[in-house]
Amino acid sequence: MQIVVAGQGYVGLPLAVRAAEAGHRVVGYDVDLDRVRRLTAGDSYVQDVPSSRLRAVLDAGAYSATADATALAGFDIAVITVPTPLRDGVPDLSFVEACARTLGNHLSRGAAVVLESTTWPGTTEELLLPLLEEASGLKAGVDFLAGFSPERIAPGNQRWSFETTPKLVSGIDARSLDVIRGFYDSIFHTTVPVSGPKVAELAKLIENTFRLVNISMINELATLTDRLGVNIWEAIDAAATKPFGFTRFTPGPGVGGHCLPVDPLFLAWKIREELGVPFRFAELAHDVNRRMPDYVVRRVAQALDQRGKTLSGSRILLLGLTYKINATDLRESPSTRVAELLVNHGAQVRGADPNVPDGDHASLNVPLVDASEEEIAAADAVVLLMDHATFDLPMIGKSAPYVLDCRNRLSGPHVETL
Ligand code: SAJ
Repeated sequence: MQIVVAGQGYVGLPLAVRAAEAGHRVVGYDVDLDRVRRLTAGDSYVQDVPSSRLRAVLDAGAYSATADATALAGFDIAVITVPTPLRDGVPDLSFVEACARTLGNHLSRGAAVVLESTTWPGTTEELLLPLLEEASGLKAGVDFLAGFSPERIAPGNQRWSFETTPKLVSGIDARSLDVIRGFYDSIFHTTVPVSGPKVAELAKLIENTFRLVNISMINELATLTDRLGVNIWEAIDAAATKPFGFTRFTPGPGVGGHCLPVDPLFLAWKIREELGVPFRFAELAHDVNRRMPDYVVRRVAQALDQRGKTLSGSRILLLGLTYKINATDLRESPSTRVAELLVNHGAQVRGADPNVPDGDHASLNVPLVDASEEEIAAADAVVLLMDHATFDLPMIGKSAPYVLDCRNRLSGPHVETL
C-alpha cells in the first residue's frame, strides 16, 4: 500500500522503515529539513534504526523522505507520529493539528488516517476527525477511515523489539478497524484490537501512569528510608523475589524522558478539564519525582558538610547526564535540574557522559569532561546519576573522594547510595 508516516522521530522512523521492509511504498514526511536531508542521505539519527537498514529501503525505492506535502497525495494510509509535548502542564496538540490539516489537504476517498501520538482520550474523535473533514471536505466513516494506535517504543530494549511488541489497534468504525488492523498485521507479530480510539488512547496513558506512580512511590520511600537507616535497595531486591504481584522499580535522581513525565499529565489535564477534579495519583507522582533533584543536592550538601566543605566553591562531577541508562536522549533529564541547583549554590559543576551527542550539552550549561580517574579524584564530590555501561564503575567507586550513587552500582570507601 501507499503509506505516509508523518513525523520521522524515534516513533515514526522505525515504523516507516519497517513498513517499507514489509513491502509497502512509504513516504516519511517531516517538517524538519535537516532531518529530511539526513534521511535522504541514508543517515539515521534514531537509536534503533541503523543507517544500513535505512539505506536498504532507500536503495530499494521503498522509502523516501520529504518535507514537501504535495508528495503525500494518493496515500492509502497515513500515520501521525508527531510530538505531543506539555506546555506548562497543558497538552500542546499543535503538531497534531498542523499535521491533520496537511494530511486533510491530500486525503482521498477510501484512505485511512491513524493517530499514534500519545494524547488524552477523545483526541482522535473530537480533534483529529473535524480537522481532517474540514481540510478535505470529506466525511469521516463515510468517505475516509480513521483510528488510534499507541506507540510502544522502548529504545534499546533487548527483550522486546519493534515488531514483537504487541500493538493495540482501533478504528472509528468496523471498516476502519479492519483496514488499520490489516496494515499493522503486515508489520507486527501481534495486533490487539480494542472497541474504539478512546480505549486505545486511555490504555497507553494507563501503561505510563502505572510506571510513573510506582517509580515515584519508590523515590519517596528512598528519601525516607535513608533517615530510617534501612537499605531500600536491598529491600527492593528482596521484594522482587516475590514471583507474582510485584514489579521491580528502583529509586533515581528523578524521572526523565518524553514519556513518563509527560503522558500521565495529559490524563490529569483532561480529567481536570472535563470533570473539574484532580487525578491525584498522577499529580502526586509528578510532584514527588520533580523534587528528586533537590533531594540529590541535599544529600551532596550534607556529605560535603560532614567533610567541612560547602556546596559553594566545591568541585562537583556529575556522571551520566541522559535521561536513562545507556540512552542518548537528554529530554527532561533530571541531570539538568541537578546541575542547575548545584550551580545556583555556587558549586563548580562538570558533567561526564559519553552518550551525550555532540552539541546537545548546550542545554546543560556545564562543561563536559571525560569520566577519567583524574577528574574523579579531583572532585570534592561525584554524583552517579546514570550507570551507563560505558562507565568504569569499579574505578569510580575506588577513586572518588565522595560519591553519591543514585543507582546502587558502586562500592568503595566513600560511596553513599541514594
Ligand atoms: N526510572 C527510574 N526507576 C525505574 C524505572 C525508570 O528512576 O525503576 C526512570 C528512568 O531513569 C528514566 C525514567 O524513569 O529517567 C523513565 O524511564 P523508562 O524506563 O520508563 O523509559 P522511557 O521513558 O523510555 O519509557 C518508555 C515507555 N515506552 C513508551 O511509552 C512506548 C515505557 O512505557 C516503557 O516501559 C519504557 O520505555 C521501557 O520499558 O523501556
